Amino acid sequence: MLKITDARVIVTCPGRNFVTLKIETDAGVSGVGDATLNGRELAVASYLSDHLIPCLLGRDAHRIEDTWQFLYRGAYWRRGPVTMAAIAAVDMALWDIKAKAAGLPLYQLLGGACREGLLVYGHANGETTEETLREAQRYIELGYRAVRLQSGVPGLKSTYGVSSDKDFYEPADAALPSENVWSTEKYLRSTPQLFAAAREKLGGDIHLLHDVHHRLTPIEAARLAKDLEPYRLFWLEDAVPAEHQANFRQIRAHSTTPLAVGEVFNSIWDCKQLIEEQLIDYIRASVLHAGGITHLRRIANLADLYKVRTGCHGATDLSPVTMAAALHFGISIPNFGIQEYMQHTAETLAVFPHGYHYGDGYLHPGEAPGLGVDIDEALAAQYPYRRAYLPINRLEDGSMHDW
Ligand code: EZ4
Ligand code: CO
Repeated sequence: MLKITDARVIVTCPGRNFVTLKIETDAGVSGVGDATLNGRELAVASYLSDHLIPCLLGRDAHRIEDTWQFLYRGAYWRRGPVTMAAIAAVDMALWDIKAKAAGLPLYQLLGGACREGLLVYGHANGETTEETLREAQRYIELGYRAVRLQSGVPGLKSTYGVSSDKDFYEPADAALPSENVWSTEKYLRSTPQLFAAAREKLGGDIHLLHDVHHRLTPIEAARLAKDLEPYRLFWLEDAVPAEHQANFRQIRAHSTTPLAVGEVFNSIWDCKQLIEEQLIDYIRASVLHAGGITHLRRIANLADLYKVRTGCHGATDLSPVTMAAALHFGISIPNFGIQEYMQHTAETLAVFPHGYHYGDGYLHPGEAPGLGVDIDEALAAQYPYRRAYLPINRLEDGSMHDW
């Protein structure tokens, strides 16, 4: 028995907001979990402080599965991003504690390494094709074997996914939601041209990825996937809003471009049909937003049966705690695909001392016991919470459009 004696929520904003759970035990071993939900941070902080932490005190930290079942199955209101991020934070912290108590890096408890490192992709973005491809070349020079390309759409003032600061792309950019204007017609015209130019300039070896951010209808997505076929993408991400899983049948019926979806999914129920019907190739659910390692493991196991691989969300709004958890998880499963890797700011990395490291296109979780990441609470306290929202999206006539 390793008794939970204390648990607290730490909210900090070293460049962007992060919510972190720290759990302490009577053996002096502590663990950390990430509970950050972009633009809704304080809702998860409250869910943890007001509702989960009182139930955790006195429990056995070793009973990870039972705690997960208690928090999920034992609750009348299930699922949803707030609930599942909070459960994930508890789950990550308990896995961290268990591995530290065993004196092993977490991946050893998950079955040991299946590979030497985790293939990652970086984010190249620019206002123009030329700028985007220059950025891509910068990543290739750093050893990246996979790059996501996002480019400004000619005729539109601003495009989500294209940042002014090339290194530290932060999409939650204002204290009230800012507005982007979207045109599907313009986007569908320019995107295949971007990838034609990319293959011409970057050659055939580099893996190229693209994120649609849920902006198309099924038939529009099918057309884009078909138009992109000659450029052999690694994946086309979030082509349509995925509430309606059967929508992917239409895209699939028209194209062999590999499909990825799921960074906003919170549970296996969000992707069950997508996986069982083999409508996708990569599942992007994250340790943080899909209920922790305990639940993501179930999703990955189901996916493995259907030859679907993982491609975990790894944007800057997931803290280094989630990155560490994703790396221990990814190195230990047979159907790992790729890991998204966006750079955190130096301030963020200082608040979260971590052992994972990048080399030659791959990330490595490191050999420190547990997750190998901690939070410097004194430093975190120097960066108070700042309300920040993701932008919204309107069509040229002013009507609201999908994320
Ligand atoms: O828009 O993480 O693939 N990455 C992405 C990200 C998401 C943000 C939202 O919180 O789509 O940029
Ligand atoms: Co995405």
